[in-house]
Amino acid sequence: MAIERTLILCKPDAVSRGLVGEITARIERRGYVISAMRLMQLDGERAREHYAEHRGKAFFDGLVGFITSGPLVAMAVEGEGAIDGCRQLIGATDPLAAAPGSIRGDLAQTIGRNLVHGSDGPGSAERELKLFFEDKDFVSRRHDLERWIKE
Ligand code: D4T
Repeated sequence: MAIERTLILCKPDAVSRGLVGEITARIERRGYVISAMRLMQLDGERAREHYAEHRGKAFFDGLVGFITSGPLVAMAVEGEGAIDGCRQLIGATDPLAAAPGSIRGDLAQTIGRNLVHGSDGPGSAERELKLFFEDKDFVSRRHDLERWIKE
């Protein structure tokens, strides 16, 4: 296992419901660290790029409309196995299938308003992080990570 970096989005429903702190706290309590963070509103072009794999699907336009509907919080999150670990914290895409104890299992009701996005693999993490951050946006959290991770 290696230190990984993943993209987490607190989607517009999370921001409008005031759940950014709750979501961030769950990520930090797991021991992952935030190495970049920004509050922003996504434009349609970047949203379509972010969700490129879903282009052509019935829910695509609704998804792009929703993700651009209000401010979101984008975070780069790092830790040992952080990509799968964050997916586990977030829970299944459909909140009805998400385990209690996960973010979606505890806090969301519907697939169209499922609060959080987390990259699903190293390739998508790299691609997606580039849509939200430049190299200069990242701060080293190596020392904080070392306190959590024992060889
Ligand atoms: P994201 O990408 O938001 O982290 O979600 P997941 O990785 O868990 O799930 P996904 O890529 O399959 O879906 C992206 C996004 O589309 C919404 N969605 C999905 C939807 O509204 N209806 C659907 O039928 C599906 C499959 C929810 C998440």
